[in-house]
Amino acid sequence: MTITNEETTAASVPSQSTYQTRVADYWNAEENPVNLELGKIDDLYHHHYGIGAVDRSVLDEGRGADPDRITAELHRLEQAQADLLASRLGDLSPADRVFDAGCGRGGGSVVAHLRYGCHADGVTLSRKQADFANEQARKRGIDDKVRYHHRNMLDTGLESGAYAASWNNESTMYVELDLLFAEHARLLRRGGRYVTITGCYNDAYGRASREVSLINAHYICDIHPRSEYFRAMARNRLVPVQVQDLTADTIPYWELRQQADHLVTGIEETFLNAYRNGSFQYLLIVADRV
Ligand code: SAH
Ligand code: GPP
Ligand code: MG
Repeated sequence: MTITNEETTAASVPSQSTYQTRVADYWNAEENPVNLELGKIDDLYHHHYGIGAVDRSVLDEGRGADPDRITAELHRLEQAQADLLASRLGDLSPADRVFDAGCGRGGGSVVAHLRYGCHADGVTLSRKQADFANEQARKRGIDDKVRYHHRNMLDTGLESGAYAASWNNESTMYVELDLLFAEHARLLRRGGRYVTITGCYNDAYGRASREVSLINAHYICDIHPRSEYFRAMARNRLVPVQVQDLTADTIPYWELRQQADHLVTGIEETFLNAYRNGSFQYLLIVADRV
């Protein structure tokens, strides 16, 4: 075996399941224009959705839609989502450390660092994503403070109690919540903040709808019911201080994305149906580590 990166040792990616190998394969192969074309605009690469009102002029109309303006508008909405999450991390100082669980290509940790000057550790199951994100940090000259690791977020090997804040931005649906929140509770100091933005299924509707099942198949994930978040947090010293339903705020993003012929992936209609029929919700949860 050739070890090309000191992060990629058997010890730092412990006991990866077959499922986790499949998830890593997905992210190692992923090159959707809807992610890369948006990220290129300002080198902030996100793998999450957007929120807020759409500037409808990008679709206009008399002159015909402008693909570049649609791309920029979708990126603006994804950036607004990242800014909302970062704004909930509490009062952080440059000396503080934050943990980005399931960090993708790294955009979220960069956003947090630019906002607070804090240190950030991101982890992803994809070696390619970790390498890409570290290269981005190096190019920005922030690689002394923002670091990405090819590791399992359930078993990070990072230092206990060393983190002032941590989050999952659209990455909870790949893991068992009890194991995940146990690791966050271990890493966070007492009084630290945990934030997640996630898609969950609405227990009030019943079990997972057809649309939720289609989303699971599309991304190889397993969307949890809303209730499970609160049960698993309560069992792991995480006490919710804010819950915000972002469903209505994310629908305009999906409506715009559905009309972006140069970027669609085919899952757009399913998300819109899932949100509109009430079976699926886009939620922000902020919790204190007690
Ligand atoms: N939070 C990022 C990326 C979300 S995409 C963003 O907002 O842009 C989901 C991410 O979760 C992927 O990077 C995937 O590798 C990661 N992931 C899934 N299961 C994981 C696990 N067990 N450990 C670490 N990362 C995981
Ligand atoms: C966003 O990633 C999607 C996920 C991380 C998984 C599912 C999320 C839910 C809220 C259910 P992406 O930006 O890579 O997706 P896409 O390529 O569709 O833009
Ligand atoms: Mg995307």
